[in-house]
Amino acid sequence: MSNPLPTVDPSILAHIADGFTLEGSFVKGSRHGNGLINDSFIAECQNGEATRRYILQRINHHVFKDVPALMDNVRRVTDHLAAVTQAPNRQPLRLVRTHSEQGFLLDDHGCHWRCYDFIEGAKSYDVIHSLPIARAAAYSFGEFQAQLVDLAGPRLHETIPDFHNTRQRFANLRAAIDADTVSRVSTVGPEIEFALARESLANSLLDLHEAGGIPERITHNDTKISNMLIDETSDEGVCVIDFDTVMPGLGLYDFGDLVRSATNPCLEDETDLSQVSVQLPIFEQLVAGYLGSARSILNATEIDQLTVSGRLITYEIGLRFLTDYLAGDIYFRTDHPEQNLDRARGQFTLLKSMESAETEMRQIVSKYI
Ligand code: ADP
Ligand code: GN1
Ligand code: MG
Repeated sequence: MSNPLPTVDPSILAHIADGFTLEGSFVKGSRHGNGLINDSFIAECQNGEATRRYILQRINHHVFKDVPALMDNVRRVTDHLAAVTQAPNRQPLRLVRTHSEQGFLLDDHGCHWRCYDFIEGAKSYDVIHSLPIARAAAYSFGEFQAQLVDLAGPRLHETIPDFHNTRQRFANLRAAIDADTVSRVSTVGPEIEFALARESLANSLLDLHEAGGIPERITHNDTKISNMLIDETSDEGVCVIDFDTVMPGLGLYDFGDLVRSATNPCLEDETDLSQVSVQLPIFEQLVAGYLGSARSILNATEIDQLTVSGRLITYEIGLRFLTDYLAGDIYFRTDHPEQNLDRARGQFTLLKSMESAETEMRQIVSKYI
């Protein structure tokens, strides 16, 4: 449910692959990854003895309503990262052009496809338990922000307006409660009560930004741990992926989403909530890793708010899952009926544990200041 685009028949992948400047001839394609928005496939090509792999992605244009603008951002950001990345163990994401040198093509249904080099020897994690991986991922996301500080040219397009406007996300929940389109409100009283009781958290970073305490930056905005490819042998961060939401934002959104996704020892839709709680040793590595690469670009207020950012983004994504559940599962990909509710409960449980651990989290941050 929830992706209203036509189902992809894998037999069209050869035709899609044909539109891009790939090395070798297309051999086979298969679905890949666990993203909740786009459809990703591996395309395998044979070039003499060598096999080359690529990622083909169909972009969800119901979520990203201006794909040319989005791809303009992606092109500028990938080109910039390719120019400034020096460390030999990093492989910046490379956008493969079409034969007419475009960043995407349209299929027969009017859907947009793009292609990236497949990064070999690395993998993404939905859940992490490893301290070195936590540190490496946080270092790489911080490095990503630092590398984009001097991106030339006009302000990036906002590919989803108000994406991290948590005040707006809160208002969207209220609207979904009032509309109650699929009559689910009466079944989720405790979750709604939990969400509504925390309205003030929704304002925390926005208030500081509006008062001039936190600057706008170019940020990734979707830094869940699975959007980082980790080297399979060295556990280093190799490549930041999923650039659809790279746009103006607050640096703390990125740190917060990393805290949300990496400190949770469970999958987002875990139903045994007794297993869900913030893992403080992982949090410590995130702080150390992120400050290791981003400290020089951050101001004192941003560093002071590192703890708050984890709570804010966990709250925000919980609001979004609950809103989508009340709206009838129209946004996030789901594969079973209560999945968005399970996800919302997971986020709220994680948030509650962060609230209980606030003092310890602050102490950890203060060790690195
Ligand atoms: P979505 O927006 O649907 O989350 P992503 O761009 O995050 O899409 O890709 C989905 C998954 O595909 C990732 O979690 C990762 O496992 C894999 N992936 C994406 N791009 C690459 C790449 N260039 N090389 C290798 N794997 C990739
Ligand atoms: C989506 O695209 P993906 O799966 O990496 C969502 C994020 C959420 C995340 C929750 C464009 O990320 O905002 O935090 O799901 N992306 C968009 O898992 O809405
Ligand atoms: Mg992703």
